[in-house]
Amino acid sequence: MEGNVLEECVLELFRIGVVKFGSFTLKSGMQSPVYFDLRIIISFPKLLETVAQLMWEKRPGTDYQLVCGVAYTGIPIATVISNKQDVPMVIRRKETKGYGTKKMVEGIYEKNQECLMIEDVIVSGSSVYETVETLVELGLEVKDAVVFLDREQGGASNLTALGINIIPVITLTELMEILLKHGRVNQDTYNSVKEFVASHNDTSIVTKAKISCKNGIKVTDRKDQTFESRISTTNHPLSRRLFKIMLRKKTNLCVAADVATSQQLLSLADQLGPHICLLKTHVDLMSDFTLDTTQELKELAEKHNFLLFEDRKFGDIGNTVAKQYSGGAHKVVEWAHLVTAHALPGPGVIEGLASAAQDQERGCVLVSQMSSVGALTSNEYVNGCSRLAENHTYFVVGFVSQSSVSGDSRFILFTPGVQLEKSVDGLGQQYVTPRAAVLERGADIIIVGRGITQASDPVATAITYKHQAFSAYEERVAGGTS
Ligand code: 5BU
Repeated sequence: MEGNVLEECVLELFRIGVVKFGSFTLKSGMQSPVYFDLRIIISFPKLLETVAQLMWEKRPGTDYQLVCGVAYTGIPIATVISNKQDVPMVIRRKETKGYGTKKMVEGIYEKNQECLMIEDVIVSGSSVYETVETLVELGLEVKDAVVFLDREQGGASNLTALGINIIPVITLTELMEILLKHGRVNQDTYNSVKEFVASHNDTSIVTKAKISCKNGIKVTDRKDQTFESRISTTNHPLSRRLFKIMLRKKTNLCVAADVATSQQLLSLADQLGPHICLLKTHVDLMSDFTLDTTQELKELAEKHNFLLFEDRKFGDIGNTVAKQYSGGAHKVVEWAHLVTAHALPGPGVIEGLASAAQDQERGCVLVSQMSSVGALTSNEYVNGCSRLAENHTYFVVGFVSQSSVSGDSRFILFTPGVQLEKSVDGLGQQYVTPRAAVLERGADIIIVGRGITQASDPVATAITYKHQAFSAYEERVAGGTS
């Protein structure tokens, strides 16, 4: 009986346009060939009632004192359940109100009441988790969550690992089987969704307590792990080298040596070498930069134990960046351990650079966010960068960012726009302090240019930055940010 009701419900949902096929960007930035938009169900009250009933029948417990729908689509479903089953409801706001009682949760509740969560669709499970986190903080008991559709992308196992029992009415595979059986989709569409599910099932959740959960396994967030422990989790040899340099020299300072002549560059590299883990260059700012300069630079990098980082921001198709990287006047691949790249072109830019690097120990840092006013790096772009990096860990070392764009401890976060005082320059550059970069923005390495290069005593100033940034890192891993 229930089987038929479910099949009819799925066919009806398909008829009204809840299930869509094509190319869709999910909240996480992931591209999906199928999209399930249950929001429109509020325009079909009878169908909404059926969905609510099917979900209620799946509840594993018997005495819930509350139901809570996850915003937004979970809310109308929970409302119908609350009304039909006579179980009071609560709502968790997405944002705290800036006025009135500033409550996060609306409705009347008491500590220790058991609450059933209601959600329409889960991908990673993060929306369910965020809601549960708030309710649990207020003293409610939340163990069970009924979802209408489990997209089978890791959400159920992530939530299970975090102690939430997740019960779907239907999985994406089961839904596709019903649509195929009734001729609503063809075999090709069915296959493409199946392939998508099989290759996109490793989503993750990061909790407020900074525990992240990936593939159903709990892992500690990048920011809370020591460089020492990250040596063994990263699989890039340059990341391992960088962690070791930072620990040995007690510095997470990268100097941006934006100077006009080779002589100035080499002199800065020699003076500041003992205090830095990386030297970042824009060699196209120099008129006299030759391959002889690179030879001397490499020797200084050896002498003082730092790596070389050319901030070229490669951003073209794979074939072009491969030639720009290995050829031209600067032959960047021959001397720079790391380079920056824009993620705009997609995977080709990384694959192009990696092909030019051949078997030399080289890596790239993706520009995920920029420090300048009005940067166009949207959340979608940032998430896209993270996925590109995850799929290319053999070459991507980390991100240039202004916030903690990744909790993945394999990646190193580099933050430019750092000076001793919060300020701006005349051309849109925005500065935060070394402490704020490391503790608030999640930087592993701070990048400092003019704050050091234009100081009256660059060496003494570099030492100040080094101490501030490294002690902020030590404070962070000791638990100072929570
Ligand atoms: P500054 O002198 O500390 O403002 O220099 C910052 C350096 O970092 C400079 O070389 C920039 O090109 C570079 N940079 C940046 O400032 N902001 C960004 O978002 C990126 C790079 Br990506």
